[in-house]
Amino acid sequence: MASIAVCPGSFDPVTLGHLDIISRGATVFDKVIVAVLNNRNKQPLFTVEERVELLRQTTNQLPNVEIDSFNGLLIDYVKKKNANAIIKGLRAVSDFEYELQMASINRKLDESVETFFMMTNNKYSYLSSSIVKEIAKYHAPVSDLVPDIVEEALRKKYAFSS
Ligand code: COD
Repeated sequence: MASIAVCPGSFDPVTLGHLDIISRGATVFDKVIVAVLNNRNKQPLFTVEERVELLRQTTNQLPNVEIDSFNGLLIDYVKKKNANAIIKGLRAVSDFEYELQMASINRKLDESVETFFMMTNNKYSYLSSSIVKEIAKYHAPVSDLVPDIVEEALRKKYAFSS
């Protein structure tokens, strides 16, 4: 049986920290589906379509990585895609509590799906989409934190809002 993992997130926008987890995951699983949550309760900077497109362009060198979006419960999406694993990244101890709760809920909802945690690359341990947006909002460089096309997309967004 092929091992298929879902790597879920908001990816608003994708950072080098996300890409590190995705590319490392792609060396372990036969297929990795990166799934962007379409969360109607949140006010994202980028639309789901924009986030999906940025992920597509920044992962196009990884043949076993697929980009998609989903609504509702993650576990329902995982089952729909016939996946058997969830990949999450862990940065600091503060991530652990929330992720433990999520993994426990998902296990309760479906015992056959396993959550795998990958430790952040030390280079990106402080990195989050929120931090990137905060820096880009004030027009400071984010070239060490995101791929070039994401930096360009951030510039366009904030050029019209400041
Ligand atoms: N280094 C390593 N990993 C990182 C880094 C980094 N620098 N930055 C982010 N990550 C990891 C995160 O830990 C996460 O695993 C993933 O990358 C995505 O991160 P974000 O910030 O884009 O996404 P989140 O944390 O907002 O995504 C949350 C989910 C969408 C996964 C979650 O809300 C969810 O599963 N929602 C669906 C509803 C559901 O099923 N809920 C559970 C039952 S109630």
